[in-house]
Amino acid sequence: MRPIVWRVEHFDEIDSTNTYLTTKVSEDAPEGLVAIADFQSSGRGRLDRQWESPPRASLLCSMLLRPKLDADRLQMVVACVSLAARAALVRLSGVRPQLKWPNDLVVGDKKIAGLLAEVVATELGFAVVVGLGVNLTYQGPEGVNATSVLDESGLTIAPRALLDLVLEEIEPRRQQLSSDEGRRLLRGEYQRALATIGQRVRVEQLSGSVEGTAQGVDDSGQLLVDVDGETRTFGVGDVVHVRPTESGTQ
Ligand code: BT5
Repeated sequence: MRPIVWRVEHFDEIDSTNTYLTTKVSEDAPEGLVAIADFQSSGRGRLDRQWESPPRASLLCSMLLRPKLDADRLQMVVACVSLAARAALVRLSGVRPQLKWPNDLVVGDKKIAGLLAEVVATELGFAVVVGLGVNLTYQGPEGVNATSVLDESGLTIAPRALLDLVLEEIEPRRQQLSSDEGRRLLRGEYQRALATIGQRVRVEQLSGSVEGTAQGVDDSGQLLVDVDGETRTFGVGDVVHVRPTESGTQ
């Protein structure tokens, strides 16, 4: 597979870099288009939640990918970008976050970054817009258990420097997505980085909640949970929240 050619567009201010790239998909924008903003006036989280940051206090970016994957494997694209963000943070700041399935980077139990993946079906296959927000000097909104790279390392990192490293770290993982052996390796890296594995979790679905112990992820990045001795699989689309149970260890 050819390496991706990244093309980065910078905005001083935008509503949401994810919204921007989602619109670009319908204009047939190529894979590798990236948007980065100093400030988002309507930054978005999952399920209509908000993503907040004052100007230039976070990395706020989105990238357009067109993976040749079945739709049910798209969580592995999120895994690629999450692992790339983690690796870039380690290289630049020494901060080593863990991943919280499905879309958070955490230090201990504090959120340092979040991802928002949105899938657009096109005639050419699926396009995925993956948004990434990393708190660089901003500690997150009032009342939210969050942290920043500055808090964790004492370092002030430039958003663009972090973005460049994230993009560099995505490429080898993107290559892995295209072979069985590569996907096996990627799944291994994903499982090792996931703080969720081994925890008692409560999975909240629209239909109600179930408790069990997170065991791992399958090839598609879905969460495997032991519920009373039976392994059950949960996809991102079905899950409202996965949180440690009160009796579980963090
Ligand atoms: C996420 O959603 O964590 C996905 C965040 C994705 C943000 C990026 S920024 C660039 C791109 N463009 C966008 O518009 N979005 C993406 P979720 O798991 O739903 O978490 C949202 C919740 O996190 C909110 O309801 C708040 O409680 C909390 N939150 C908001 N801002 C935060 C921050 N800066 N740090 C930590 N937590 C935050």
